[in-house]
Amino acid sequence: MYQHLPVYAGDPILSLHEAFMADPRPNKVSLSIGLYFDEQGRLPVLDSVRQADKKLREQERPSGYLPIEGAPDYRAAVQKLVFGADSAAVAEGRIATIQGVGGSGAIRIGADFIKSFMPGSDVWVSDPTWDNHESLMQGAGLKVARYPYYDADSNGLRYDEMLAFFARLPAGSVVLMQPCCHNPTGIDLSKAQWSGVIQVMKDGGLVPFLDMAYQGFGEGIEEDAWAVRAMVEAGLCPLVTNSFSKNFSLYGERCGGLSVVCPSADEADRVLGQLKAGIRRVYSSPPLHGERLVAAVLDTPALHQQWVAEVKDMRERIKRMRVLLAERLTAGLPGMSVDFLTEQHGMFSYTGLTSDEVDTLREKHGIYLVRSGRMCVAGLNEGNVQAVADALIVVLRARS
Ligand code: KET
Repeated sequence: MYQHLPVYAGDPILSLHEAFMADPRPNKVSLSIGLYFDEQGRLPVLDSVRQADKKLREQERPSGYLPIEGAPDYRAAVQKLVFGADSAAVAEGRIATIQGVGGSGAIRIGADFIKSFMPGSDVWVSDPTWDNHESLMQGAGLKVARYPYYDADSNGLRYDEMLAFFARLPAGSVVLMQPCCHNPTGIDLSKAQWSGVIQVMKDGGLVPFLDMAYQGFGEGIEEDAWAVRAMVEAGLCPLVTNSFSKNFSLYGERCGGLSVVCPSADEADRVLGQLKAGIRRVYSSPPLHGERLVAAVLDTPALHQQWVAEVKDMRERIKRMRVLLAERLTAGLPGMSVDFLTEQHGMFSYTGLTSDEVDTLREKHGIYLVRSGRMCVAGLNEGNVQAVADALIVVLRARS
């Protein structure tokens, strides 16, 4: 009956994680999937989340269905976090926000919405981008293509080319960008560069789709949302997805959001209604427990403050690991510039390693990176960084 089905080649990120989990070598190191590990190499349970969880379990609240669009307090908390506590657009009721099943589910609902209500709009993603961006958009029946972003020669941004490219796109084109901690390159735009993008988008009638999966892992929770807020203040109407997988360490709870900024409150009501219709026919309503945890933390001032501090600790540990790895590499490879490691932002670094070199690291040294050369630096710790540096030095020396 299913003989004609092609064999699934596997996902470039999730399959590697499965292989890592099955690898019996005790000294294996996971630098592939975007998971934040603590100094002991464990997925952290944040203290703010632990306290919220304890309180919730004591309350023994029943598990009824949530509304299609998600819990009202959670949706309000998403708006505040993404758009800022003093956002005029939030106060004016111009933003339609739904709870997402993770950031991924939110992107898919956004993609379905574009397919239904923005006929003829193609989606443009950065070259390169998170692999699943393309799949999620294509899964909704949208046409996806890439705009220039990463410059391998300078390990930097092809900013002028990107801007010129945007200027040529037809009005109504959807441009997917990441406001902070670009996955997979770690290369973000400066504020001045974002301002240039905003101007071109306004002039050309482009629609920004901002996917923010790492808020707080770049420069700070408020700082990382700067581009989102600048776009809204400039009068653009972005679709914005966010995820709590990483900054709450709640990967499996599947907590995210989709917010569609609209010109008016009336349009936001219409959009929310159609998002609800879209959700009802896919998964009907979102899951409950993770959403309660996030809302409890964000809405309880003491827990919120504690969470901000915990995100800061994670961010600073990632930065320390970047510095440590750069130091160890420079010691073993004098003359080779690894400045890019400390210049990039967030969990990921694009190392420039070839897929063959990545295969060698995995097969010979038990060190897992994505085959594109993407390294999740949040998997490094004081205990494994020297081993990772040593293996990288061996692989890089073999080049010449
Ligand atoms: N957007 C981006 C840019 C992103 O990197 C991820 C996850 C998501 C959305 C999805 O988040 P979630 O809330 O888990 O649905 N990225 C990591 C995990 C994955 O591939 O699923 C990764 O790149 O390793």
